[in-house]
Amino acid sequence: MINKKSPIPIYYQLQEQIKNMIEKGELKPGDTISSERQYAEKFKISRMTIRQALTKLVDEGYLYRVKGKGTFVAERKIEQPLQGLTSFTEDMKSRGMKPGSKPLSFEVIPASSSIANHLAIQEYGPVYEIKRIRLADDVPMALETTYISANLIKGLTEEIMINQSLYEYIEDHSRVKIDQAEQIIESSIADQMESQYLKIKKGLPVMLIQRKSFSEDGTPIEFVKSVYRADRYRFMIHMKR
Ligand code: 16G
Repeated sequence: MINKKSPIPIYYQLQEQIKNMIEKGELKPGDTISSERQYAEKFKISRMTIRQALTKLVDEGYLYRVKGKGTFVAERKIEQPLQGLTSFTEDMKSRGMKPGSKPLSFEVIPASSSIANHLAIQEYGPVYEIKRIRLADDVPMALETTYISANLIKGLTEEIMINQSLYEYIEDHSRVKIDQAEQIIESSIADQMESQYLKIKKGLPVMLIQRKSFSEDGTPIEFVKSVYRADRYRFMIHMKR
């Protein structure tokens, strides 16, 4: 239903209708969206207007286009609660998804002044620098670079970082208790490398998340920089006044 007499722009009416159908489950992931021509004929509106609506929905991650094939309904975004200090493994398992990691690099390096500052250790002190692609049901979701003092958590190996949860390892193999964290989220645009690893188009929006976790006595445990796919993730927090 498009109301041409409404003060609400036509492209916006169409956009909201498609969005509503996706949210209600009337359109499911993988379903084909009518072509611009079909919409234009059905509603007697210009193809430009339809393109505008569909492009907005593609940008917001509701739809995706495949060259030569058409426009389809995208997978629903993963809704990540912001309260609760959980690991990637726990988050995926609680949704019935298979967590995974693909290693990019694992090194022990001397801490730069910035990393030393974040981890409250001496500059040039040994830190693990671990880069992993985090996967959900084998689909890349985030690119994670983790810094941990090698004097604080001993025995970490690349093997562990691929096959195990970091939080599980810390909790089972050290006396360190992960107690609280600070997290900063900001938006960015995927660069060449990020888009390649996350399997998204260069220039698509991503979210940069920086987490610093602490033990009960306030010792920093990890400093993590992550790049999350904005087309697959959204964050939710419950607020009370
Ligand atoms: C999450 C954390 C990250 C932590 C990792 C441990 C965010 C933004 N980051 O990805 O800081 O190192 O979980 O995951 O949530 P793991 O125990 O599955 O290895």
